[in-house]
Amino acid sequence: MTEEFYFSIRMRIHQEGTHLSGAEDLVPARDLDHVLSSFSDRLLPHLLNDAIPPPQQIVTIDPVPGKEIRRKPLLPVQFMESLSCDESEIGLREILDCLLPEGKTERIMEIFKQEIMGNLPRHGALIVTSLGEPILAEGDSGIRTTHVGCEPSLRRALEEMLDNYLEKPNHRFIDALVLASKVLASESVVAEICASDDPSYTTGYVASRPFGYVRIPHMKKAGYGRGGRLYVVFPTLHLRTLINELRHTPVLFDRQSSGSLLTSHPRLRLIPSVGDDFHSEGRTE
Ligand code: PML
Ligand code: MG
Repeated sequence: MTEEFYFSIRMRIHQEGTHLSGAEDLVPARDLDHVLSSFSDRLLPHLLNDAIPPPQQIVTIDPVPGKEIRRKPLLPVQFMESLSCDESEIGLREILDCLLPEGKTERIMEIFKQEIMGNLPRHGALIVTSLGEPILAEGDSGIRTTHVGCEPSLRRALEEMLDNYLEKPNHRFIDALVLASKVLASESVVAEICASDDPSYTTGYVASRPFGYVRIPHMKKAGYGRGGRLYVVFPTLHLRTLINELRHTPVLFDRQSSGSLLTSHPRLRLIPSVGDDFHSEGRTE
C-alpha cells in the first residue's frame, strides 16, 4: 500500500517585509487546489490600495507523512461580555490574574501593549515567560506556528454552529481557534493573547487551558492597524522543544473538547462545542 501524504500549506503576504496577512492549513492532496485558491483570494484586498511596490505573497507547501500527524480536539470557546475597550481590558486583566503568578498581570499587559500593540505587526508571535522575561528566539520576527489544520467537516460544523453566535464571515475566528488550539496543546504554554492586525477587526482573544479560547470584543479601537500574538510560557520551558512543537509537529484538529470542565468567570459565556455526535470524515481513532 502506498504511504498517504498530507501537505502543510503556509501563506504569507507582506509589503517590503511588513507583515500583512498569513494563513495555514494541513490537507490531503485532493484538497490542495481548493485551499490554494482560497489563500490566493486573500491577496486581492491588499492590492486595492495601490501600494508601491505591491505586496508579495509567499506560499510554502511541505509534504507530511499521514502517519506523523497527531489528531487532537480544538479548545472549547467562551466569549467575554464587554461593551468597550476599557471593559475588555479589565476583563482580560481578570483572566490573566487567574493564570499568571501573583502580581505579574501588569508586566504582561505592559509587554502586550508596547511590543504587540505598539509595534509594526510581526511575522510570528513574541514569546515571554509568565514572569515577564522576554525570550529572544530567532530575532524580532517572532515564532510562527505552522503544520496545523482543521478537518473540513469540522470547520463546516463549526461554521454552522457559530452562525448563531458570531458575525459572518467567521473564517478568521476559526483560523485563530485552530492556531491557538495548537499553541495551547504544548504543555510549555500558559496563555496566548492576540489582537488582530487588521484595522477593521477589533475582536481578539486570550486562550488558555482553564478558560479555553476566550473571544474578546473591543480588544482594540476600530481603525488601528497594529496587533499580533504574545505567547506566555512557563519560566521552566525548554525553548527548542517548544519551537519544534509549534513549527514542526503536524496537528490536525478533528473534534472539539467539551466546555463542561472549563473554569467559569462572571464576564464569560460558554459557546456550545460542536457536539459529541459529530464525526469527522477523516477521523481514524
Ligand atoms: C488575526 O488577524 O490573525 C487575528 C484574528 C483574531 C480572531 C479573533 C476571533 O474572531 O475570535
Ligand atoms: Mg492577521
